[in-house]
Amino acid sequence: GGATPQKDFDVIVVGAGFAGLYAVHKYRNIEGLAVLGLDAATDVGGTWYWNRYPGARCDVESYNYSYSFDPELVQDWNWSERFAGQPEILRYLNHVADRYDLRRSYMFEKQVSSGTFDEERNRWVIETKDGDTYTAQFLHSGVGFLSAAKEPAFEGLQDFTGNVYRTSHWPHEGVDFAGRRVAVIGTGSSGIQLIPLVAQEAGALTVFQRTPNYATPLGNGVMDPEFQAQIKANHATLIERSRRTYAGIPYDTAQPSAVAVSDEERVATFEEKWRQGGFRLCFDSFADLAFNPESNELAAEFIRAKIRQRVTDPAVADLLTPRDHPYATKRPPLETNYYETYNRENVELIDLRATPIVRITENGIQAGDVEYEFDDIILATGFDALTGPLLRMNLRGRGGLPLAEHWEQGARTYFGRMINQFPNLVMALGPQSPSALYSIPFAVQDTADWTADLIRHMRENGLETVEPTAEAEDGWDRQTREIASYTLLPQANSWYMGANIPGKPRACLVYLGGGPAYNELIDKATANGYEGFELRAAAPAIP
Ligand code: NA7
Repeated sequence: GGATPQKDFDVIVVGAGFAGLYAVHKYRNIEGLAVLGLDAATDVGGTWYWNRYPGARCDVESYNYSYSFDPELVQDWNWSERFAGQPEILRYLNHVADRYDLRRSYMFEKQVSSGTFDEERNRWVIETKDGDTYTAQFLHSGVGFLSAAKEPAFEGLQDFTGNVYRTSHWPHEGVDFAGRRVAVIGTGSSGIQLIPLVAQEAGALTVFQRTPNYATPLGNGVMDPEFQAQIKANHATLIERSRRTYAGIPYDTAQPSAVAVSDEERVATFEEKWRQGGFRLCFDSFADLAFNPESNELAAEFIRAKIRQRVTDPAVADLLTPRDHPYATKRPPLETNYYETYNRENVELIDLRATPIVRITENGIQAGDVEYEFDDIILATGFDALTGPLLRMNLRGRGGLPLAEHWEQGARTYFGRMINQFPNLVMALGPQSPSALYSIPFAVQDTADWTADLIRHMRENGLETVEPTAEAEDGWDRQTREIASYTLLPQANSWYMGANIPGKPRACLVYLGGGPAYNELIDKATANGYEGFELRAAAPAIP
C-alpha cells in the first residue's frame, strides 16, 4: 500500500464479461500495454454475473460459446451440458480470469458514468459513478449488447408491497417461490427459460403475455463424453467450419429454399431440425427463411402446429400462437417444457392484448378491469439492446459531442466497431456489427485482435488517433439498412429493430450480411491501409 494507484493507461476496457476479459488478456498479456478494466459488478462474468434467474442458460452450444484463442484452454475445459447453464458459464469466465491472471487489471464496482475525449491530449477521460477519474489513449467497450435492462413504465410499480425481481438483475440468493403467488411479465427468451422452472416451485404462476413467440426446443442434455472428445480432437476444423457460416455456428447443412422441396421433404427437414434443437431449425433447415415470406410462413406454420399439439386447452394454445410477425424476425427463444407448462393446474396465461396492464397496485397487477394479487412480480421485459449500454456511459467525442446527439436518428458506426468523431473508441459488440446474430466469442476475439494490430501500427508510425471518416460511416449505415431491407426482420417490433423501446429510432441495429461477409469487408479495408479510417499524428506542439 501507500503507492499512488496508476490513473493513466494505454487502454481502458469497460466490462468483465466475454468481451472485456479477452480484451484485457490480449492487450496486457500479449501486447504488453498498460490496461485498466472497469466493471460495475463485484466480480467478473458480465451478462452471466447479472442474469442469474432460474433457467438462465446459453442457447448456443457450449463448445461454440467458448473462447477459441488458446488451444490449451479448449483442451482443459470440460462442459457438463450440451447447452451450459448460467452457473457453469460463470465458472468458465472465472476460470479464464484466473488462468490469465486478469483480475489484477480490474477495478470492480466501478460503473462508468462519463467518458470524454480530450482533444488536447488525445486521451479518453473516464469517470466512474463513485467519483474516480482514469485516462487512457484507447477506450475499448466490452459492454454486452444486452446489458442495459429496459425499465418498463408501469404506473404504480413502486406501490407494490411484494417483491419485484428482474431477470436482468437477479439477486444472488434468497429467492424462494415455494407456495407463493408469482407473476411473470414478458415472454421473450428470458421469460421462456424461467417460466417452466418457476411454475414447478410457485403456488400459482400467472404469465402476462403481450406477443406470443415462436419457441422451439433447446434439446439440452448432459454432455456426452464421446462428443466432447470429438469436439476437442477436431477443434481447429470445427472453428474453420464455424467461421464459414453466417452465424458462426458449425451448422452447414441448410438447403437453399423451403419452397423448392416437396411437402414431405420439407416437413421431414423441419421435424429433424426441431428435434435436434438449438438454432438448427432457424439456421440449418432452409437458407431462405429470413428472406422469402412463403418459406418463412411454412416454418411458422410448422411451429404453430407444434404449439397446438403440446398445449391441451385449445384456447390457451391459440393465445400462445404467434401470428403477427414472421418466424425469427424476433430473436427465436429456445425452450424446455415451455408449452407443457401451460397444461399445469397452477399456471394461468393472461393476454395483454385483450387486457393491457393498467397499473401495478399495492397487491398486484391490474390488467383490463381485473386486479390480480401476487406476492412476487418478475419482470422479464428485455433490454435497451446494442445502443443502450453505450449511451448510458455518457460518452463525448470531438468538440464535446454527446454520443446521444450523434445517434439521435439512430446508431451510426463504421463496421459497428468505431464511430466518427469518437476517436480511439472501439466497440467489441457494437450496433451495426453482426455480433447479435454471430458467435460472441468470435466477435470479441476478432475485435480485440484487430485493435491490437491497429494500436501497434499506430505506435510504429507515430500516429495518435484513429476514427472512421464521416463518409465511411454513411456508407456503412446505408449498407446496414439496405441489407436489412432485403430481409423480413423489419416486419417485427423487435430489439433488433430498436422497436422494443418507446421512442428509440427504428432501424436495424444488426449488420445482417453475416459473419463471413463482414470479416471479408473489414479485412479488405484493413489491408487497403485502413480504408475509411482517418489516422492522425500528434499535433505539433505550439512553440
Ligand atoms: P425480450 O426478448 O426483449 O423479451 C421481452 C418480453 O417482455 C417480450 O415478451 C415483451 O413483449 C415483454 N414486454 C416488454 N415490455 C413490456 C411491457 N411494457 N408490457 C408487457 N410486456 C412487455 O427480452 P429477453 O430478456 O427475454 O431476451 C433478450 C435476449 O436475451 C434474447 O433475445 C436473447 O438474445 C438473450 P413484446 O414482444 O414487446 O410484445
